[in-house]
Order: sequence, then C-alpha cells, then structure tokens
Amino acid sequence: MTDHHAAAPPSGPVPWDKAFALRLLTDMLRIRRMEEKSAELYGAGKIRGFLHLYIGEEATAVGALHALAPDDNIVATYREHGHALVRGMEMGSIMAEMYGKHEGCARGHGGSMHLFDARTRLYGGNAIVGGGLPLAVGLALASKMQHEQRITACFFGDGAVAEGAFHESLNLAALWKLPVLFCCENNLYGMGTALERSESQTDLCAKAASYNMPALRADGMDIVAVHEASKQALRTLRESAGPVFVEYQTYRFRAHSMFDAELYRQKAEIEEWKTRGPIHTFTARLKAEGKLTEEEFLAIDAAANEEVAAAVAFAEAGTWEPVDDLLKDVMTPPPPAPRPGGGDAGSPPAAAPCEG
Ligand SMILES: Cc1ncc(C[n+]2csc(CCOP(=O)(O)OP(=O)(O)O)c2C)c(N)n1
Repeated sequence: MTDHHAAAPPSGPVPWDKAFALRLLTDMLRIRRMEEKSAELYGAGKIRGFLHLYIGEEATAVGALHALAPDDNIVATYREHGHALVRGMEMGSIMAEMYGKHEGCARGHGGSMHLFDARTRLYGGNAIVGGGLPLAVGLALASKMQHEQRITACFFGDGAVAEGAFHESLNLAALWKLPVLFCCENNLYGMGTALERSESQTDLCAKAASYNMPALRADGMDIVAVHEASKQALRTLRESAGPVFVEYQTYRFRAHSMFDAELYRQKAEIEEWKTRGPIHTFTARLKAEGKLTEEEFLAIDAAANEEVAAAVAFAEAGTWEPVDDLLKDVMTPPPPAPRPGGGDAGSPPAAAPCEG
C-alpha cells in the first residue's frame, strides 16, 4: 500500500545513547570543517575545476548513511564529499582527489565530482544530473539476481526528478521489486531554478507514489528526523521487498558551486534556513538534554580540524600523475572497418574525447 503522505516520526527528545549521538554530531562536523577548508583551498587555487559544497545539508548524508549497513551500496551525485567521508573513505584520499593528485581515490582523474571507492561500496560521484539513478537500479538488480541481502541507497537532488532517468529508474525498480532506497535531497533549487519553476507537481512523494512505491518525507535539517525516517524506510523496504522513496527537505547554505552569483534567492531566505542549521540545532539539543558539554563539543571540533589539517598535508605532499600516463584509462576507439569497395575512412583519433 502506497501512502505518499506518510508522516516522518516526530522528533522529540533525542532517542539515542550518548555515544551514538556524538558519533553523528562528529560526522556532521567533519564534513563541515572539510568543506569550509575546501572552499578556502579553492580560493587559493589549490583545488580547481568544479566544487559543489554540501554545507547545510550534512544531516541528510549522516542520518541516512548511519541507518544503512556497512556493505550496502551507495550511489551519489557531484555533491558527495560528505557521503564519501561518512562512508569511511579517508579524508586524505578525498582531499588528494580534489587537488588532482595521484594519491586521490580516483588517482586525481575525477576530482571533486567523481569520488569513488569500491572498497566501501561508494559507487560515485556523478556529474550527470540523474545519472546515478539507473546505476543504482542496476546495482540493485545484480544484488537481487545474486540473492544478496544488500540494499542500494541512491542520493540525488530535486533537479533530477525532471530527468527521464528518474522516471525510468523508479518504474523499473518498482516493477522488478528491487531493493533501492531512493534518497531525494530536496534543497529547493536545481542550480538557479526553483523547484516550482521546473516541476508541474512539486509534491515529490506524490511523484514517487505514482510508481507504486511507498514514499515518505523527513525534515532534512533535523538529524534525528532523518535517521529515524531512514530506518523506517528501510523496514518498509524489507517488508515490501521493493524500493522506497524518501524526500529529505533540506537547504544548501552556500552557492550551487563556486561559480554562482546566487541571484535567484534572497539573502533573508538563506538566513532563515540557517536558523535551522543541522549542527547548531543538534548541538543545542544535546546540551539541553545533558548529553553534551561545551568542553566535549570543543574537543570534537578540534579533532575534526586536526583531521582536515592532516588531509591537506597529505594532498600537498601528493604527487602529480606522470605526463606519460595521461592517456592511460582513456578509451581508444577501434580502427574503422574497411569500406566496401575500398577507400580510406581516415585515421581514428588517438583518444575519444570525454563528454560531460
Ligand atoms: C543531465 C544534466 N543536465 C544538466 C546538468 C547541469 N547541472 C549541473 S547541476 C544542476 C542542478 C541539479 O540540481 P539538483 O539535482 O537539485 O541537485 P543540487 O545541485 O541541488 O544538489 C544542473 C542542471 C548536468 N550536470 N547534467
């Protein structure tokens, strides 16, 4: 039975023991400090290319990923630094990848948008809006065919719901009853386009429900609501043995990427959302409930900053890939078949250009 109005569990007192609560707070702070540093490094020309920050949205990746099993698959977008970190990738390997260094998780070939780590089952980072959705369906199909219990969690933005790949993926996942947790991070904007300017139906749960799958929404600024809703979604997924959709209602505090003058939203709107910032609201809650002292908070924050400093040192000390390796892993098309009746079809290019 599909109920796209299913309410997320109410977020009362923090229902976790202190150790778990601090673990989640720590992960949100690790993401925040890593990304603040990344923005600074971008300004200094150390990180180049595209850089999309997740600042403001940390509760979604942290709350959802901590509900999953360590060997579940993850597929993410170009705004995936936080997902990679919480998944267990070394911060140094993420930072080195953003620097374009050989020691990065993709040997510096991918950069910020293409973090990938088969060991932790983080199947990218994807520059194509909606591009991760069919990959997630394929991964889940493989798990089902191999009789594994594994779930594939697929993170994507609200902008992806306008893509054909979204509809094809939800349709097939529901039709074939595949174990996909569709995690829509609705931050209200796809680049500079507000959701209501690109979607005739802005109720994203209603869209998912039209594919006959359970759908629920959660306050993506509240780590407790995110985590509890994710656990509920996973229970439903196991009971129904098919996909589930969750909309996390969140907001990015920074620009879409480092090239964005932010002319499409008011400063007052950003400030209003900042009052609901996931880190300071959760910190305040834990303190009010006697689960966190100021000294403990400062120690967690200092450790996050130390981890960032070590990651930057690792990236700085990294090496550039030798020029001779430039075309390594670049696919070269086969030579063209001879034309009937002869004639020269011309030489193939040395390497196919990358698109996207
Ligand atoms: C298929 C495709 N179309 C357009 C783009 C250009 N583009 C990059 S990010 C983006 C906005 C996507 O917004 P959303 O999915 O909501 O994710 P968010 O950036 O808000 O996290 C667009 C249109 C792209 N990368 N891929």
